Amino acid sequence: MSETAASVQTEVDRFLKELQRKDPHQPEFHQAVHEVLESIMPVVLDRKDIQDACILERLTEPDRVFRFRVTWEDDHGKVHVQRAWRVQFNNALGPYKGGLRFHPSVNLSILKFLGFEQIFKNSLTGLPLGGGKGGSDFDPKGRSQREVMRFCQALMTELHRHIGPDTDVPAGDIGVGSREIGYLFGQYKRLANAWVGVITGKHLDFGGSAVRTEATGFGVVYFLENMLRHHGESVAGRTALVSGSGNVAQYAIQKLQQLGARVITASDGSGFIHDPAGIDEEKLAWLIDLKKDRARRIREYAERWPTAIFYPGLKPWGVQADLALPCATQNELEEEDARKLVANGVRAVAEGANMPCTLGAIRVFRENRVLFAPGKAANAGGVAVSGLEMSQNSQRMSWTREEVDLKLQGIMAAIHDKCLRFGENGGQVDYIRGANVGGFLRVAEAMLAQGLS
Ligand code: NDP
Ligand code: 2IT
Repeated sequence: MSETAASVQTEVDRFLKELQRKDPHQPEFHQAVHEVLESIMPVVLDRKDIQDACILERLTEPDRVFRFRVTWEDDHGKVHVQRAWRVQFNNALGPYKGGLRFHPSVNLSILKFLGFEQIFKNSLTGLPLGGGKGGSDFDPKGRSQREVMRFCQALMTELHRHIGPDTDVPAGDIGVGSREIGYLFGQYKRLANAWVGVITGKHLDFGGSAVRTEATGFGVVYFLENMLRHHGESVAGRTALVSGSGNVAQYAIQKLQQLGARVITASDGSGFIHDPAGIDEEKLAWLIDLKKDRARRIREYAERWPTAIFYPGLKPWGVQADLALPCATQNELEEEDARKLVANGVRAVAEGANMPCTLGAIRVFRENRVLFAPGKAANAGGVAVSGLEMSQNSQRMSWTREEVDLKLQGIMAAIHDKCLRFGENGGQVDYIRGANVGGFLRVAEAMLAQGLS
């Protein structure tokens, strides 16, 4: 190890140790910070102004965190008590912005990792968006419409005091789609007596943006196509593994199809389906309809489409394919999975989910020169179109589908360019470093310019 590399490593270790000392029970948050530190520490060690202003220390301590109780009543009159949080991480670039996640696994560590990632992701979009995240341990699976509505209303009854169109603008994430956004928006509007763009992902009829539903999935594939094109290749004619079967997975599958790839897997928490014939338009439309009910399971796909086989309890990473797009959740692709993908000749991996690949998996991809698109760059299309939804709400205008899709393509291409600018080294592109350094510098400069806070 060179002297510089050694001092970078020492500083990364020292910083992480301190973070772990302060909050010992937040492994996901530490993992996200670790990945970013490895990339940006050489830049920080070169910049006395960044060190003197304690930018790293400030970026890893949220501006504030709200934790609150949500009490709601189910259809049988039984009362339930849930925990909810909103993490307002950093607003140097714009109002806090990031989704709400409803899933039983939600805790402060997961929300801090997501909020931290969001700062850099939002910076990469080039739009005026700060970073935040929120959510609850509420499980929407198997709950009736009315129950989901009552829960959303109860959550917003507390959350509304802390958010606003110029303060903090939530959106969807796991377990929160357009239905939940509608209920959340309706309750905010009632409590604030104001019809404002306080939340994104709204229905098209009341202030939503064209292409927001598709934006994350489409954006991942636009980014992947940019990455492959830069290396003289393309998505067309390739086979692809997708995990998940929710919002991001659905529209990643659709765009892969449209660009001529064959998608052969999809999954959920219960297992995965392998359909060697490919998930075509008709099958995808059927799957999207199935998953409108969050409790329906992916097994039903194999029952409906005889070309497919269902593998209970497994993930799709053992199937041979050229491309892999993890689009379900954090740490769903581990070192062993990465080894299988490499042994099967995978060419590129693009993260649709947030932090789906463990640090060990990333190391395997790096060692084997697999093209790797990190989530904060590849899945930024969702929040980017959320930013465009905020612009349209402020203008009291709505743009056409074509306009928004073109803007989304432009933003994903610009993020790719940024990754090249900060990640190219001797003909190789380190997309992780590119995304982290590119995202970081914009926030750091803004924080320096705005004085201590
Ligand atoms: P959805 O709720 O629409 O879908 C989530 C999918 O992931 C489902 O198939 C779900 O299966 C699966 N999943 C969730 N948690 C787990 C788990 N613990 N283990 C196994 N499978 C799981 O969410 P999205 O598609 O919106 O989100 C997917 C990922 O993309 C998340 O990491 C999210 O943070 C990220 N993301 C989302 C954006 C957006 O705009 N929606 C933007 C950028 C990133 P099951 O039904 O069995 O739970
Ligand atoms: O992880 C993410 O970027 C999201 N869930 C979308 C956030 C947003 O504000 O649209």
